[in-house]
Amino acid sequence: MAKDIREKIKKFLVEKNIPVFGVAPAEILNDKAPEGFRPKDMIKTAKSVLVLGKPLPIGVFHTPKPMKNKFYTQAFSTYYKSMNDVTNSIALMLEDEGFLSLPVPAYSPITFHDGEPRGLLSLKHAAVEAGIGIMGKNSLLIHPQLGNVLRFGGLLTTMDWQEEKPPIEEDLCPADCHKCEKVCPVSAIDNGNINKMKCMGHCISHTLIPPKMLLPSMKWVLKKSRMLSDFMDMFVYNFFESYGIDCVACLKACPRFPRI
Ligand code: B12
Ligand code: SF4
Ligand code: SF4
Repeated sequence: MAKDIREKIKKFLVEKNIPVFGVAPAEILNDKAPEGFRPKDMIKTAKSVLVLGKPLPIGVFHTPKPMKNKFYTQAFSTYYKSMNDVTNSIALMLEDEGFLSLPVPAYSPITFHDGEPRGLLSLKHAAVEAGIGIMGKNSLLIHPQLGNVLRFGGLLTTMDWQEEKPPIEEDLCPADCHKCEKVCPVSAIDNGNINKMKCMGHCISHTLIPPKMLLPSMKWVLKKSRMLSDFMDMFVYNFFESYGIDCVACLKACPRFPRI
């Protein structure tokens, strides 16, 4: 029975043109993720985290800056919606077999913790644990063949899904490479740590994004006040469902950015 549903889901992914799939044991994420962001905080008995990925067409990264919002933003927004649609459908397929399942939104809602934005469950960490790739110093996932242009969707399930993880033999982010750190216009990257407010202030283009110079003090105030963070969660949820992107420098500078 479990084998049948696994095959049915994999076939469904092929039909939906989703080429990347992996499964992380919920137990590992329960151990490593911060409290509130672990699978067991969402479904107590979750056993597996299914992760789906699809690369963006490279052309959307090459448009001149004034066109970035129009092409790149539309491409990834469409992906997030279709990922959510696919993970909802997979959850229904698993629930038909008696496994409680929870789709994880591909992006929004974002919540604020310690003054910084976070998703409900970190899909890039889940993808690493699923064996899909490694985390580069720019904190983005690098896939051995498809590079750093994947976008992810995911879901939790109570089904114990054992999936093989192909070994990653190549050093995808060498210790002596610092291209992404050097290229970031706001120096937001420091050896795998991202100053998220700095990045957000620079890369997100939205009429309501506060001026860059206010962001460090905003981080400080948000860190101090749960009430303000709750307000920000709601504000971002209500007004930032869609937005433009002005910066993809740390992706494009990486040797793992696919060249055509
Ligand atoms: C919030 C968010 C942002 C924020 C913060 C980015 C960040 N680096 O975390 C901002 C707005 C700045 C942002 C920017 C971008 N984002 Co963004 N973002 C998200 C979102 C919604 C949540 C990520 C999150 O929770 N981060 C906060 C925590 C997890 O990050 P952290 O500091 O690295 O985590 C620490 C701890 O919290 C802890 N931890 C937390 N959870 C876990 C779990 C495990 C297992 C472990 C071990 C540890 C751990 O470990 C870390 C060390 O202490 C995800 C979608 C999702 N739900 O995953 C997309 C996502 C990460 N973004 C994505 C992308 C593409 C971008 C941009 C490239 C957009 C652009 N400019 O075009 C930039 C890249 C900037 C960069 N270099 O990181 C993709 C990444 C795809 C990939 N290949 O990796 C995602 C996965 C969206 C998607 N559905 O595909 N993003
Ligand atoms: S997206 Fe731009 S601002 Fe954000 S970390 Fe990458 S290079 Fe820096
Ligand atoms: S640019 Fe270099 S250091 Fe940064 S993620 Fe890519 S390989 Fe790693």
